[in-house]
Amino acid sequence: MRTTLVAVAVGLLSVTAISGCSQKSPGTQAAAAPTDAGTHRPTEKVPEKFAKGGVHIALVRQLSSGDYFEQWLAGAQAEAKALNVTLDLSSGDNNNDKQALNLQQAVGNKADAIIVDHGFAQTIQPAIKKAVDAGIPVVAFDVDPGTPKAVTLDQDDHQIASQSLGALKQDTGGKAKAIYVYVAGFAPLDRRNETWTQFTKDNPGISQVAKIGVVNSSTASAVADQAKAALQAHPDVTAIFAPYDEFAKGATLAVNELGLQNKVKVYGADVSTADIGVIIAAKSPWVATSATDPANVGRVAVRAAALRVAGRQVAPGLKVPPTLIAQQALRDHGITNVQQLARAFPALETPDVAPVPWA
Ligand code: SR1
Repeated sequence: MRTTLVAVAVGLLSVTAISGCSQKSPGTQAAAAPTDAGTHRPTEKVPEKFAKGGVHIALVRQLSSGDYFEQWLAGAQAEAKALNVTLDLSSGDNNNDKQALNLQQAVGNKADAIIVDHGFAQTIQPAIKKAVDAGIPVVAFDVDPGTPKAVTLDQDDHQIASQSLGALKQDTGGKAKAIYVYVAGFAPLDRRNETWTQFTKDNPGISQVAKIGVVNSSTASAVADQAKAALQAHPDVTAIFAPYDEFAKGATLAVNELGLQNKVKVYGADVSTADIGVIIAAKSPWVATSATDPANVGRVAVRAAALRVAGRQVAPGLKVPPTLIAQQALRDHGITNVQQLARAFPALETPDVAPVPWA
C-alpha cells in the first residue's frame, strides 16, 4: 500500500515535555500544551470590563476525557488567561442531562457569555434558547444550537472526512472492503458520516462490510474489542475508516493485536502528541489522519465569546479547516509532538479566525 504524502516545512524545534491524558485508552501518554496565542498586534484599547478582570465565560462541555478534549481545554484556558477572562468550567461527562443542567446553571449565574462544547441538540437547545433570550452570547462548538443568534464553530467535518477518505482511496486504488467506526448523535461524527455515505456511493469499489463504534470513558479500548471481532468476522477487510482519534487508536490496537499490520490500514481524524506516537510507531497501521490543532480551536472559541461580550460582530458560522497528516510525512520529518507539528504545518494555527483587536 502506498501512503499519501503531505509536504511539510523544515526547521523543527526540539521536543517539549508535555503531560497526561485521562481516557483509559491504550498507547496514550500526553495532552498538548497550547502552542501559539496568535500573531496579531493589538490595534485597540482593552475594553474596560476585560481590563478589570470582570468577564466570566462559562464553558459547558459534554465530554472532557481523551486527548482531543484535553488539548482543546488547554487552548481555551490559555486564551482566557491572555484575555484576562475567568473561564467557568463544567463537564457533563457524557451525561446529556447533566450537561443541560450545567448550561441552565450558567444562564442562572448570568455568565457574560457561554461556550457550549458538543452536546445533543435535543437536550441542549432548550437551555441555549433561554441563554439567548436572556441576552447572553452563545458560541456553540460542534453542536447545533437551534438558533441563528448563537455563533457556531466547527472544524469543517466534511473536509476532515474527505481528506482522510482521499488517502484511503489513493492507498487502496479505490478497491477495499472497509470497517467504519461511527456513533450517531454527535454533530461532527454525523457530518463526517454524510461524507462517508456519499463517498461509498461515488466509489462503488469501496464497500462497508461492518459498522462499529462506541463513545464512553474508555472509547479506544471498547472500539478495539469491537474492531477485533469485526476483523475476525471479515478477513477480507483492508481498511478501517475511524474518524475520531479515540476510534483510530482502538482500530490500530485491534490490527496490531491480530498481527494484520501489513494488510489492514487505518484512516483517522484528530491529532495529539499521543496520537503521533501511535501513528509513527514501528509497523503502525494508522497511516493518515485529518486534523486541526484542538488547542487552536479552543482558543478560537474563547476569542469568539470574548468578542461577543465586547459587543463585536462575529461571523455566524466559524470554521477551522483541517490538514491531512500522513504517517510518512511525520516519520520523514521526525515529528514526535504537536508543537513540532504546528510549526511544520502552519495552517494548523488560525489567528485570522475571530481575531481580537485588543489582544
Ligand atoms: C465524540 S465527537 C469527537 C469529535 O469531536 C471533535 O470534533 C473531534 O474532532 C472529535 O473527532
